[in-house]
Amino acid sequence: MENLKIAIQKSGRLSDESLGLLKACGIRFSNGAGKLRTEALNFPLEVYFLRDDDIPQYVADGVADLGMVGENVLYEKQLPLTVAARLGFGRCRLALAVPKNEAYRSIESLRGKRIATSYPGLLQKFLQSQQVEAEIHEISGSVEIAPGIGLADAICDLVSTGSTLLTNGLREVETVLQSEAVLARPQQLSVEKEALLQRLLFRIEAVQQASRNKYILLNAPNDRLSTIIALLPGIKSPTVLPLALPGWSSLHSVIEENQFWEVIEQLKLAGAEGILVVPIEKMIA
Ligand code: PRT
Ligand code: ZN
Repeated sequence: MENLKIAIQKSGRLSDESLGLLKACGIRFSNGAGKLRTEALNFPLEVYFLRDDDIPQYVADGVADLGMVGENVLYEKQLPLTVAARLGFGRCRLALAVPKNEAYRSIESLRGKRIATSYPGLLQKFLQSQQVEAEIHEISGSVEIAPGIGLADAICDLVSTGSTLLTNGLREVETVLQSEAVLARPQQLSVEKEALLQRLLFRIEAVQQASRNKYILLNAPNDRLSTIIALLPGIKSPTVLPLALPGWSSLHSVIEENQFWEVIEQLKLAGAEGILVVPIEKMIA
């Protein structure tokens, strides 16, 4: 059987979570630290470790079938690839920033200015969409120091916490792109590889669902059960088991992480006791 070849970042911000996601999907690897490629032990899959910037081209050329890469890198390359899944890590934004004491009213303030970036393609598109012309100065690293050394009036770079901008006396003024890691694929894959991709996507979805949800167990007097069941969102029919104590039941259900605290407070008010919340390892809807 042919292996599905997947390219991930060799060493950088996406590496641990890329490999971690495959492992959470139940795919095991022999220990191959520092290797260029490794084969999975229990799934027809091969992993290539590459620089993130090279991943889209490898997938477009068919050397790899899939790639885990930031949207910022994927869209900058403008290759005929699509997103098979959003992966939920490596979140950041591509943003425009100016020296903090510079007057900035709107994007118009950048007209005719010199902007340093490693993302000339994305910046050009953004400026065009805003109908602003500016001079794009492409540099490959340390973009944030460009204004300070007189190389540019503004920068367009990735931001996550904003502390790099702060230390360099810069102020974020516009968002060009919101980005996260994605699984990139070509438009066409062989029938066999497409089937393997679908198996992988099924597992990724189960891992992501599980991390968005918690398993909840609680005890409640029988006369409060209908109130409590109504508080549990999205669940048609929780499991209700009788307790040894007459008049009481144990209720089991699934709850979304983002509604968690609000619901717990209401459950307590409605008379729930002994509430246990436990992580779910895999979840298949
Ligand atoms: O060697 P290789 O080419 O593979 O790695 P790399 O150095 O090009 O990339 P790497 O590992 O730095 O980033 C890989 C991907 O992580 C990026 O393409 C983004 O999709 C994603 N990502 C998420 C980030 C950040 N957050 C991030 N904060 N990539 C870079 N940064 C940098 C940013 O460029 C700036 O220098 O961190 C600094 C800003 O961070 P804050 O927290 O100070 O705002
Ligand atoms: Zn890179």
